[in-house]
Amino acid sequence: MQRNYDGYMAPRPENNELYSQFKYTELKGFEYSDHDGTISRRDPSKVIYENGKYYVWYTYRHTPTPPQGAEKSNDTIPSADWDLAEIWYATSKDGFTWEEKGVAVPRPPKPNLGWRSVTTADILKWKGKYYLFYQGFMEASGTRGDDCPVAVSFADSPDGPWTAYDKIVIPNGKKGEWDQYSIHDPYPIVYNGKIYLYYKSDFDGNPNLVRMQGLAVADNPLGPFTKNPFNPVINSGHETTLFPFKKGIAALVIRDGNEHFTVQYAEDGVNFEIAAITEYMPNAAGPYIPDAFTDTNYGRGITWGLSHFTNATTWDKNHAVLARFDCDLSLDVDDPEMKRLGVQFKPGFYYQMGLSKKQRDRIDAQKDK
Ligand code: AAL
Repeated sequence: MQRNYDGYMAPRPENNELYSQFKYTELKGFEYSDHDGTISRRDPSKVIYENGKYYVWYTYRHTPTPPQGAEKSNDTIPSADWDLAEIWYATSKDGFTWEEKGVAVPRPPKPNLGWRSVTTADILKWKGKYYLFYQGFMEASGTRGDDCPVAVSFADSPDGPWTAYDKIVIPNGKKGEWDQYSIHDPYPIVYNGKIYLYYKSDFDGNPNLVRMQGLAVADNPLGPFTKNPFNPVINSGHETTLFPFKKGIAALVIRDGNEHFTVQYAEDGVNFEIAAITEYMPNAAGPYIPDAFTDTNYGRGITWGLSHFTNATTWDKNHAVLARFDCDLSLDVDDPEMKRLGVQFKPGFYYQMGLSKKQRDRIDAQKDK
C-alpha cells in the first residue's frame, strides 16, 4: 500500500504524468510495393523539427526478396529485415503525411564500417551540427547473433550531405561483459551538458537472450564514450526510447524483460525505477522531443512520435511499416482520453489471438485425466 503513495508520481495513474495510453495512426506518403516484403521501413529515429518541418530517419530495405535467414542470404538476398539496409529520411509538415527524401547514409563500400548494412539510426544535434548514430553491420545479421558496433556520420544540415566517420564510436564490451556481442539502438540525448547515449544489448546467448539497456557518456559525438559503471542501467526493454523529464530521464521500457510495458524514471539518468505500468506501447518509438538537445534542467516530456509494426503481413513477406503514435507523457498537455485505464477491445480482438492447434490438443488430451 505504501508503495502506491511513495513510488509513483500520483496515487492514481490517471493523474500520473508518466502514465499514458498510446494511440496509433497509419502514415501517408510511404509506398511498400503492395506489402510483398521487398520494401521495409523500421526503427525510426527521434523526430526533430528544423527548417519549418519535422525530420525522421529510419532503416530502409529494398531488396529483390523478403528476408531469407542467414544461410540463404548473399550479396543481394537479405538475412533479416534490417540486413542490406540503408538509412533514409523523410520530412513532414504535420507528422501524419510524410515526404520521403531518399538516402541519408548509404552502405559504404567493403570493407568500410557498415558495408553489409547500416540500420537503426538516431539523431543528435550538438553545437550546430547533426550526428546520426547507427548500427554498422560487417556480416549478415544472424550469421552469429545480431552482432554489430555503433557507427556515426555527421552533417552541417539535416538534409546532408552526411560524412561517415568510419570508426567504431561505441565498441562492444570485452569477452564476458554484458554487451560483448552487440550494441543496438544507439539513442543520444543531451543531459548534464554531455551526450548521454543509451543503447541495448543482449547477453546469455541465443535463444535465451536477456536484453537490457546501458548508457555511454561523451563530451564529443565522435567519442570517446565512457560506459557507465552501473551498466546495464535498465533491466528490461527492447529498443531504446528515452526523453528528458523533470530533472531526470524517462524511459519507455517495452516488449522484453520482467519490467516490460513500464515507463521508468531516473532522476540522475542512471538509477531507473518503475514510474508507471501501461500497455500496447510503441515498438522502436522515436518521439518528437522538443528539448532533446537543449540541455534542459526540467524536461517537459513527449506527446507523439513514430514507431514501427514488424508483423505488417505474413512471415514469408516479412517487412515492417512505420506508424505514428500519440500519448500524453507531457507536463504541458492534459489529455484525459490518454489517461484512461484499460484499452477497450471487442471480443474479436482477443479471439484472434486464440489457442494454437498444439495447445488445443494438449487441453483435449487432459480432459479425461
Ligand atoms: C530492432 C533493434 C535493432 C536490432 C534489430 C534492428 O528491433 O533492436 O535494430 O538489431 O531489431
